[in-house]
Amino acid sequence: MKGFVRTATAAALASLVAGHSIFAEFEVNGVSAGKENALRLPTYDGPIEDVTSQYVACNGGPNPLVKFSPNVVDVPAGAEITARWIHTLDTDWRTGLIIDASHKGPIMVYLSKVSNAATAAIPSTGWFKIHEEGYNSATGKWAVDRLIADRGYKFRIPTCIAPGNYLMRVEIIALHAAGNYPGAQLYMECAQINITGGGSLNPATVNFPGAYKGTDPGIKFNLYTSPISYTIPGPRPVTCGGSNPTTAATTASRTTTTSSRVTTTTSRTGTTLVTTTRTTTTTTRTTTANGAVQTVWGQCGGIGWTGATACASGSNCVVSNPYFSQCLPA
Ligand SMILES: *[C@@H]1O[C@H](CO)[C@@H](O)[C@H](O)[C@H]1NC(C)=O
Ligand SMILES: [Cu+2]
Repeated sequence: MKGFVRTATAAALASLVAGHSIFAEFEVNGVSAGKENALRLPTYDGPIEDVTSQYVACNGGPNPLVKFSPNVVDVPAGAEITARWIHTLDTDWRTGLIIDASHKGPIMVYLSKVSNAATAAIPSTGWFKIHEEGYNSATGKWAVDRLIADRGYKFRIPTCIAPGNYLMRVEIIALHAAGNYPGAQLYMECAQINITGGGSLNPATVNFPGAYKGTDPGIKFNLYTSPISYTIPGPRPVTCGGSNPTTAATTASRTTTTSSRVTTTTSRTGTTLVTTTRTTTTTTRTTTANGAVQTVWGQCGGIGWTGATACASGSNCVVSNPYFSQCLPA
């Protein structure tokens, strides 16, 4: 077992440099905000490994942030975001390397409110998580596996987020060398967005650095074990609960019953008696309290969740953690 672990880690180390990645473009409801636009972008695609570093918020330090964008992109609350990672700033996400397949791990999204996303100093405070996906034991896929397969990663801005400017921190934690700390590779960039519409959520917040510790089971983690049981680091994502208009539960219960009907027709043809019996069977359909159907990517379960638990056709409700289940495409 020990030998296996060492061999697997060595294989992963060989693909270290080849496999790095940068979150370099995003789409809002399917419309690109522009390649390398409205982002705090590093020139180098390396990770942050020191979770106590100031650069764990929005990168920098060993990966200098020299690509500066003066733009802020409007994002309606409830919008679907597609995050595009590319291996280097020259890579085309449609055809090129996204991230090396060895770099398995979770994907998380955090927001921190700022007065002007284009000019704000990178904040260490005020961060709250809006999305997370780790390992799905039913499919054997990590969030990064889905990112690679789809050449992009989709998530939703919760509808209850208060309007205003935010830095949106989108993060991969690659776990291929995370057996010791430091070792986990954190890949994050921050997008400059202006949330419009929305609600008045006033969430609890964490700090970067501060939210992660080197001893967290989601930071110091041996990827080469079986079965895999992974705890995503940081706080659980905020939820809009019953106030989320797209997932409001219907409280009425509806039962449709069609009673059974037997029709017997007797006719006489000459000397033969013909009896035809047609039976209409009973159909009972009960729509329960959570009869609402959640859209793809929306929340469909978790501790405290009172919204829809059924998923739109073509998607299944998948447990992300005890507090969050999500409708993922089948
Ligand atoms: C954010 O959006 C609101 C609502 O559309 C708009 O009034 C405001 O000017 C925008 N702010 C920035 C900094 O883009
Ligand atoms: Cu790498």
